[in-house]
Amino acid sequence: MALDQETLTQLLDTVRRYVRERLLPLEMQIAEEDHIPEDVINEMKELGLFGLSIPEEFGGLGLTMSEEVAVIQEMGYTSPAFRSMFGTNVGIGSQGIIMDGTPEQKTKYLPLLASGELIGSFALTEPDVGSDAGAVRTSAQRDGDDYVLNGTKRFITNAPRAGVFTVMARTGTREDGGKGVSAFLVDANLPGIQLGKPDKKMGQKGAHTCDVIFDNVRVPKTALIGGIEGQGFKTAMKVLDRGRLHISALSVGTAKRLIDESVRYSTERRQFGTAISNFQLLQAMLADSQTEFYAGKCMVEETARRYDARQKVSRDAASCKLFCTEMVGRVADRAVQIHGGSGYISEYCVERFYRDVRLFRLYEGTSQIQQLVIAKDMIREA
Ligand code: COS
Repeated sequence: MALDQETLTQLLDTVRRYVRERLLPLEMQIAEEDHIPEDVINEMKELGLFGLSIPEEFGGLGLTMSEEVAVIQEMGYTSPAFRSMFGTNVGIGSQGIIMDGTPEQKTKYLPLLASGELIGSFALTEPDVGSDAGAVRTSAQRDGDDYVLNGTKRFITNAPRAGVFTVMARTGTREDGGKGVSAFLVDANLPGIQLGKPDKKMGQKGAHTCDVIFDNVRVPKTALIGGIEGQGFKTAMKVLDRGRLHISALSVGTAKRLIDESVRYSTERRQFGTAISNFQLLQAMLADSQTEFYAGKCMVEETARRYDARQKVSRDAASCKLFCTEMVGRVADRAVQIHGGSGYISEYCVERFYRDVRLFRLYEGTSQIQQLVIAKDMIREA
């Protein structure tokens, strides 16, 4: 349900202040220690961030997509690890249940996900299955009233803290492709689940991913999302449509931070007897970044509005993801350039963001997958 304007303004003000006054000063520490302190996680729980998108009846804030992208733009202003901590509960780790879960599944998991008591992870990618999401090999074999899961999932965000995984596993044959994939809610403490070592990543320190190995993991048939086999691929695609919009909003928020850092540095840094912001070649970089940021912001807000109006937005969400994640890559590159040699030094945050934003073009579908989604939809329509 949409918030009234005053409540929304209050929420956005609170998040903005929290991000800028509490989280920004912690960025360097998080990057060095690769760890978000528990008190920060508890504060984020109290702010309701874990339940942004979860309906109010299950204890969440029940934000619309337009409201969610507004909050996530604010969160994008700081290190992505903070957003990542609650991001799976808001998006890919809860949306399968919200969209396609049975009433019992919703009642069992959503309140715990909304409060942050339980962390939800989304387990689609595998060692040999990335972009071709319909080809998952992890198997779920029916055995009486249970399913038995076997396989390995890779790069699973928040897996080390997860309490429940949304696992895409094959109930049909390989030839069935996406139609043979089903989605399961798998409690992380079940026997047979093993976590791999935390992945050593290029950036996004403080956000953790690892392999999740399922070795004869027995789940009851009530773990099947919606109770229907063969729907998992479509569930994943719907979850990702929404997730792509969320990541686009995050990219827009980070672009804003990089632009602000660029303006600040260029007005303070002096060369040839004047602030470097007085040079037109530098102004061109600022203007290009600002223009692209603004284009991305408009795309995200318009697509979120159409999502809330229940229009089909797969193509536009993919366009947002393609444009905004590539855009923030260019903005980060210019930010480093504007900072000159200092931009290559980790004391300046642009160096860190340059590495952090690289992931945005990869996860929840690479830029090339977004191009495929857009073009396929155009051709289908024609
Ligand atoms: N919403 C609802 N249904 C969708 C959908 C969507 N966004 N996208 C596809 N579907 C449905 C199609 O309608 C089709 O249904 P029917 O068989 O009933 O006609 C079915 O799913 C198969 O669709 P399609 O033929 O387009 O699937 P493809 O196997 O060709 O692959 C891509 C589609 C490549 C787009 C998909 O595999 C994908 O998004 N891959 C990237 C995965 C990803 O993002 N991974 C990142 C890691 S997860 S964090």
